[in-house]
Amino acid sequence: MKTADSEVLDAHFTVDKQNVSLWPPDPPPKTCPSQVLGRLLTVRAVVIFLMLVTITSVLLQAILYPWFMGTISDVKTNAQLLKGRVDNISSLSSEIKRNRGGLVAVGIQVRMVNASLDRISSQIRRLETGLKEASAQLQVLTSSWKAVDELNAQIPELKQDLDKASALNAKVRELQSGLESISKLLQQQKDILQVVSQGWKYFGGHFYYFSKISKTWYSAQQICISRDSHLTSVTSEREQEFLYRTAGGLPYWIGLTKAGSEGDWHWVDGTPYNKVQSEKFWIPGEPNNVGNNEHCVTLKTSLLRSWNDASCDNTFLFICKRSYKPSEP
Ligand code: 2F8
Ligand code: CA
Repeated sequence: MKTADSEVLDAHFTVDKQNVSLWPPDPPPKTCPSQVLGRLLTVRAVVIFLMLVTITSVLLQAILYPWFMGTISDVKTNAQLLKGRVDNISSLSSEIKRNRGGLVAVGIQVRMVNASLDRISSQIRRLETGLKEASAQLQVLTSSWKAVDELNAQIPELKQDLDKASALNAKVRELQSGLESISKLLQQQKDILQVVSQGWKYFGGHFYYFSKISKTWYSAQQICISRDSHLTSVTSEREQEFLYRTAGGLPYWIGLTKAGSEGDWHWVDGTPYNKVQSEKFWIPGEPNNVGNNEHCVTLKTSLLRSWNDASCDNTFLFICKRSYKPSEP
């Protein structure tokens, strides 16, 4: 309290000095008792005010000092914490710097991964599109499946129908083959009838023409050639029977001759002459080569043994023979 009082007095003294030095000296006041009392009251008020200020200051120091100190302590603590964090950040920064190269590589890899992801995304979109199309097709297939089921249910019946159709088809083919055979036969009949209508007779795959006029053997052969044939050969008993029965006992030249050869019988149409097989067709005692001039042969009688050798210059009826050749279909 003494210190505070002395500080207040020194301050008052200093003020008085200043007042003296700043302004010209006032004339000496005329003091009266009331003025003295007023001044004393003023001084007292000032002293009280200064005391209040001092007390307030002390009180504030007593209260605020610990608070300031606590605050300063907290600030210090916080500063230390901040320093620790700054150190951490600094070490992290160093770490980050050290890892910057790695980060660049990681960045490149990330970009590559991103590019891959873009491609994958594009592929996924394409797959989605494909999936949608597949889904649409699946719907179509699903809707078709019912029809397939219905058709499946009809399969046994269809199989039976198919078996019947196959059997019918086989019969149709058989009939068709028969019809073709019949058609072929009819065509053959037509061809044969066409030739028969011209005066030929048909037997065993050959046509035979029994002439109405008599000719020498050579002239008769020429006429046969002009009709695409030759004087007939005889190669079987059945043919021989056909010929002598049709001849009806009249003599007809046939195509057997020795002319133009060295005394060997031969067929003028080129058929090989079988001497042994032909023995049964000669009239007994024939060929006798009367006058050593009988080099051609006739059917003379209506018998199996009906052949006679005669002079080729004689004139007789004659028999031409030609093969039946089926016309082209
Ligand atoms: O004209 C020739 C002819 O004459 C006779 O028949 C009528 C001969 N027959 C006999 O001698 C039995 C034929 O051989 C002969 O070709
Ligand atoms: Ca004779």
